Amino acid sequence: MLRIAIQSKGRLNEDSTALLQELGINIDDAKRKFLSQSANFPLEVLYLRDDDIPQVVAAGTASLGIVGLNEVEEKGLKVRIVEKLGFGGCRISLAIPKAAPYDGPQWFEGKRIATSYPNILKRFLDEKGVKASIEFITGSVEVAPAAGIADAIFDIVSSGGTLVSNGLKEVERVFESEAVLISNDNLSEEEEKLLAEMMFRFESVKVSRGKKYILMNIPRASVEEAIRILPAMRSPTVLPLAAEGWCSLHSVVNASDLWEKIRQLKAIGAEGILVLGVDKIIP
Ligand code: PRT
Ligand code: ZN
Repeated sequence: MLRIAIQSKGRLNEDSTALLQELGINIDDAKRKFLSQSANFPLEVLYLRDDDIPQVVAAGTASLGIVGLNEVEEKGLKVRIVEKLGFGGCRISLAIPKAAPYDGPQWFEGKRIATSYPNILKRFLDEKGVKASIEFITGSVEVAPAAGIADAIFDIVSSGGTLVSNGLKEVERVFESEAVLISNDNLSEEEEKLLAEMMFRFESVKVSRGKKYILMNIPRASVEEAIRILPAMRSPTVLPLAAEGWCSLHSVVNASDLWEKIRQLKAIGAEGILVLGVDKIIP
């Protein structure tokens, strides 16, 4: 049995739950407790505050966890980073009052910086040889300069909207983060096997993300050209049609290229184009 710690509420909760679902691991969310068990995979889900996840995984209370890389880095505990998960993207940046002229990290010399990430900040300041006073606060770090508690902040930025609405500007992007799957350093053989099964499924989820299945009728004479337009995993599938001189062509394309590919295919005579979502691709 594996136990995974995920955020109970907050920004990572929904994507973490959705990821388990995509891996075919059903958790009955309606009956959600502190600890829920999957009905179809030997996995228990432990719902926690994100701050507690690295510690719980390092201690082995949970074998796995889904948490922001920022929390893992800040806590500095011994856990294995198994995989970057592609959601919860953000950065931790230094920001100063909008009107202040900025000329590089020396600006922070002798200043007070409010943050919930003192360790990551200290490492950055040491690297730059800057001595500043780190004011540790949790929550609403962005109001610290206006409140006179600090001269600058070191906080999570995503769109940048919070900084702007607090009269601040981002001057140093220090740490890039996203949600990661972490594991205890010392999994049992059985746990390693279950994790490998989860990662096998995750690979297929990753490969199929943003992919579309496309099928169409196309004149036989245009098949070569269509294959050039549609490089599939190995090569597109071409099936003869009952109608003389026509084929059915099936392939997988990136959703981002879809309309351009359709334009090119129509130009060489494709008809009856059907586009379907891709659920899973097993390479
Ligand atoms: O209750 P719990 O302790 O579990 O949650 P929390 O309040 O500590 O964390 P939560 O849910 O806010 O964030 C969880 C994780 O999401 C973080 O550790 C990051 O890894 C990731 N993440 C991604 C973010 C953001 N984007 C984000 N924008 N975490 C916080 N923010 C906040 C930021 O603190 C700032 O106040 O959003 C504001 C900035 O957003 P923009 O878009 O205005 O720049
Ligand atoms: Zn938190």
